[in-house]
Amino acid sequence: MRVQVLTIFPELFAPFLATSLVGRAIEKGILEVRVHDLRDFTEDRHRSVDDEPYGGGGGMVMTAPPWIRAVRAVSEGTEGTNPWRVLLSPQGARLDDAKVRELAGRGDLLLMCGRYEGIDERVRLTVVDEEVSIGDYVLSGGELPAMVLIEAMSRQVPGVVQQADSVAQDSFRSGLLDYPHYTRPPVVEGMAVPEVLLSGDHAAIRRWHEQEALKATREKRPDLLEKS
Ligand code: 4HQ
Repeated sequence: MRVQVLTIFPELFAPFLATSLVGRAIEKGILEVRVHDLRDFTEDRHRSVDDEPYGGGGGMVMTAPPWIRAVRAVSEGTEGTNPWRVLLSPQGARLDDAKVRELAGRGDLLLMCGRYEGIDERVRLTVVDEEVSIGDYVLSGGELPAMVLIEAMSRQVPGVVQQADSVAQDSFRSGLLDYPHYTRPPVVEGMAVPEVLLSGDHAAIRRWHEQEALKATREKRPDLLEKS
C-alpha cells in the first residue's frame, strides 16, 4: 500500500512514521509513505500558501494554485500513478471501520492536509476525490486526521498486524466492542481477575469473551448493536 501526504508541516510525520506498527510496516516494505511539503509547489519568493478570504470574515485561507500544482505533480509524477485523493476536513463523511477498509483497499492514496480556515473551494472542486472527517470537532490542521487514517488503514494491510493483535482487531469487524482485558497481578485494589480466565477451559473462556463483548457494547455503545 502506498500513501502520499501533502502538508505544510512534513516534520510532524517523522516520529509517527518511525514508530511502532506503522514504523515496522514501512521497514518491512508493506507500506510506503511519502510526505511532500506543499511549499515546494509555490512559485513566489516567500513560498506563501495562504491569503485573506474574499468576503472577509477573518482568518486566512490556503490558496488554490500551490495545491493544484502539488496534487497534479504528485499524482501525475514520473511514476505515472493515479492515487485516490482524500481531503481531511470536518465536511467529509465520518471515518469508521468500513471507510478505513474501503480506503485501505484502494492501495494508493494522496492525503491532503489543510491548515488555517481551510482551502480555497476550487481545490476541492478540481483535484479532490473524497472528503473524510475523523469526527465532529475542530482541529487546527488535517495532519492528525491523516495520521489517524494511516494508522487505522495500515492495520488492514495483510502482514502488518501480528497474529496476537488480529483477534482484537476482528472484534470490531463483528460490530461489537472488545471484551475487558486482564493481566498480572491477579489482584488490583482488591479486585480479582474473573475466575474463568484462570480456569484453562478454552471453550468457557471463548463464551465469556462473547458475553462480555455483547455486554460492553449494550452498556457503552448500544448504537453499534442496532447496526450489527
Ligand atoms: N480540520 N477531521 C483541516 C478538522 C478535521 C476533522 C479543521 C481539517 C481544520 C484546516 N479534519 N482544517 N475534524 O477539524 O478531519
